[in-house]
Amino acid sequence: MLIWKLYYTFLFIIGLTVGEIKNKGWWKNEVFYQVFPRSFMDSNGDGIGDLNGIISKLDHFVDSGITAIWMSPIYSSPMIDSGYDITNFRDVDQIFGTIHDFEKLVQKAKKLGIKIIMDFVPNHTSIKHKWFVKSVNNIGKYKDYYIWHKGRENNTKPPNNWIGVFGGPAWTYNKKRNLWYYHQFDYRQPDLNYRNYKVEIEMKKILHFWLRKGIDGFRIDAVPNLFENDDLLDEPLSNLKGYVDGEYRYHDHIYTTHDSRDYEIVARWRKILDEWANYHNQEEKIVMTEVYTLSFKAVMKYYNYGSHVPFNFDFIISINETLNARQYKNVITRWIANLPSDKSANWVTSNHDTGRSASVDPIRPNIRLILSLILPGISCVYYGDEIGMENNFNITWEQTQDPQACRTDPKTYQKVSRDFSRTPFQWDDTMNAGFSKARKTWLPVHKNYKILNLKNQKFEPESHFKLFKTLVALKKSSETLKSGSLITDTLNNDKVLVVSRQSSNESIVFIVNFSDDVSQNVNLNKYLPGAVRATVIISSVGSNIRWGTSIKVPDVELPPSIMLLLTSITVEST
Ligand SMILES: *[C@@H]1O[C@H](CO)[C@@H](O)[C@H](O)[C@H]1NC(C)=O
Ligand SMILES: *[C@@H]1O[C@H](CO)[C@@H](O)[C@H](O)[C@H]1NC(C)=O
Ligand SMILES: *[C@@H]1O[C@H](CO)[C@@H](O)[C@H](O)[C@H]1NC(C)=O
Ligand SMILES: *[C@@H]1O[C@H](CO)[C@@H](O)[C@H](O)[C@H]1NC(C)=O
Ligand SMILES: CC(=O)N[C@H]1CO[C@H](CO)[C@@H](O)[C@@H]1O
Ligand SMILES: CC(=O)N[C@H]1CO[C@H](CO)[C@@H](O)[C@@H]1O
Ligand SMILES: [Ca+2]
Ligand SMILES: [Ca+2]
Repeated sequence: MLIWKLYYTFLFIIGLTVGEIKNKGWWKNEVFYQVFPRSFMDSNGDGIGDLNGIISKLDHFVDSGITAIWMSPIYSSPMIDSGYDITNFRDVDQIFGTIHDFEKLVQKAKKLGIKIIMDFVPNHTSIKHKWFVKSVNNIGKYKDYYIWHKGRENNTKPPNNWIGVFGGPAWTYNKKRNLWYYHQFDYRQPDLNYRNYKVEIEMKKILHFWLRKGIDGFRIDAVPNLFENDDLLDEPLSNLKGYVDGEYRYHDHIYTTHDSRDYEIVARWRKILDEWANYHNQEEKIVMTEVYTLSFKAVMKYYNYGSHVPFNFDFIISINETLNARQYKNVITRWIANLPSDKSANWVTSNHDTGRSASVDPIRPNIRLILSLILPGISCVYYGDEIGMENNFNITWEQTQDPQACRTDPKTYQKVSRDFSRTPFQWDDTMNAGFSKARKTWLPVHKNYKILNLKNQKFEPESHFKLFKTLVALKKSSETLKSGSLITDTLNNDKVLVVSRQSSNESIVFIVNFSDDVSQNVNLNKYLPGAVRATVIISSVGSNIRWGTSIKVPDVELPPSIMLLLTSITVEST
């Protein structure tokens, strides 16, 4: 008896100490859905989305087949920069609810099989964060939590020529300390000083705080901005056309972005997550990194420094309505070509800093969404993409919220504002699109909501939402989409894009007519080898080609502008 008891105790101890990371690689073919909490669902009628709103809409994720969401910041914040200016990394802002609501959200989501990923904003805090207040007052260790420096010309000018991302000097003078502090973004978002190891320890404790709450990983904000050059050297001119002094792109940011230490700290954060999952026998925790750059080398390097998902922003930046089939093909193939061989590709449709995916090419509104769901690897979608929500440019100067726009003027704000892709989710055709019972919402609802809304699209036999749902389900079930080969081609003088996935017994092929006035005859023999008929999985919403029908192949007549996703099962001939 005693022997057995000891034996089980021994096994129990082994189980506790020799942990393991469970379900490794669960994210490799995942669809990640970005929730912008302010605009998702308002539960208490103040016109601003909140955590209880998200809880009330968890069934939408279940219905869509979404099993992982990442949320833009919900931390305490004066909301100068939509919550990217944080006063307390360990609490939820009252506009979103309480930490208790957050716990409820995680618990309910877990039950439904939905993973929750938090936005982690390590580069800076709010000017109102107690660390900064103490830093300004020269109190103890907080003195060096931020980047302070004496100015030039007897302290009357900023220490160097660095420009902030939102425009204007990246330095602001503080009377109390009689020094300048550095801020990569708004002057109300002072940068933390990562050369001070104490700051890194603070951040580790914050990661642990949220891991204890049961979250599944972090999306890390503004990674290339973490470290700056130690000697504060002036940055050279970019010589890019169309930019004037004071604008961010007027300079080449070699001393404020892509410091080698940015990579190393991401690797250390990944290690913290791995150790946690390992120690607690939990599923693998994920790291997603936000890195805007035109250099593939710089982005891909993050794969080797712990990032599971270095966001593929090339897929956003390089795609616009002027592209032809060949340019689309290039955007796809160059990511794949640069991808380290053992890593998962990812495709980002849009986010809160870019225009909405459906507005990029109004004639082919779902093209980027479809591609993200059929290409190998991970799809990252933005709230509203699933119903084809469009940019809302009807936001007045008075209604404008984005700090990047607020610092301009009523004539030019539209050029830089990011508000147009942050408007409330369009649930149905009732007041405020069903988003809120308030008289006024924080940003105006797009006026097309009476027609363009989720409720309508659930009723229509073929809609953006049905298309999304169909493809998410296919992505989860199809071995061909998970591990099949990829061919990307253009046909008919770059008028037609072909993206094809093949496994031993199935072919899936996506074809797009980039001509808006001429039908294209395409031969699909190469992509549907031996097939005489193929099934239409989906076609452009509103086209005359019905979903689920069977069409004759390999010769297909593709009407102008139309997109078609076909599948054929290869039947073994006996
Ligand atoms: C520099 O500034 C200080 C404080 O404002 C002032 O007392 C001093 O005269 C200035 N020196 C020069 C050289 O301008
Ligand atoms: C569209 O994208 C292409 C290729 O990425 C680029 O060369 C072109 O300047 C872009 N056009 C517009 C209007 O942004
Ligand atoms: C813009 O919004 C206002 C209400 O804020 C509305 O009256 C007007 O019709 C809208 N105009 C367009 C072009 O959408
Ligand atoms: C294709 O083959 C795989 C493995 O051989 C099998 O699991 C799958 O069900 C087949 N798919 C179809 C559509 O027949
Ligand atoms: C894409 C993204 O999340 N960008 C954010 C980067 O960080 C700045 C400052 O925190 C935000 O304003 C952006 O929205
Ligand atoms: C000229 C033409 O046929 N245009 C069609 C292009 O495709 C869209 C749908 O994707 C149709 O609405 C247009 O009628
Ligand atoms: Ca609310
Ligand atoms: Ca920084």
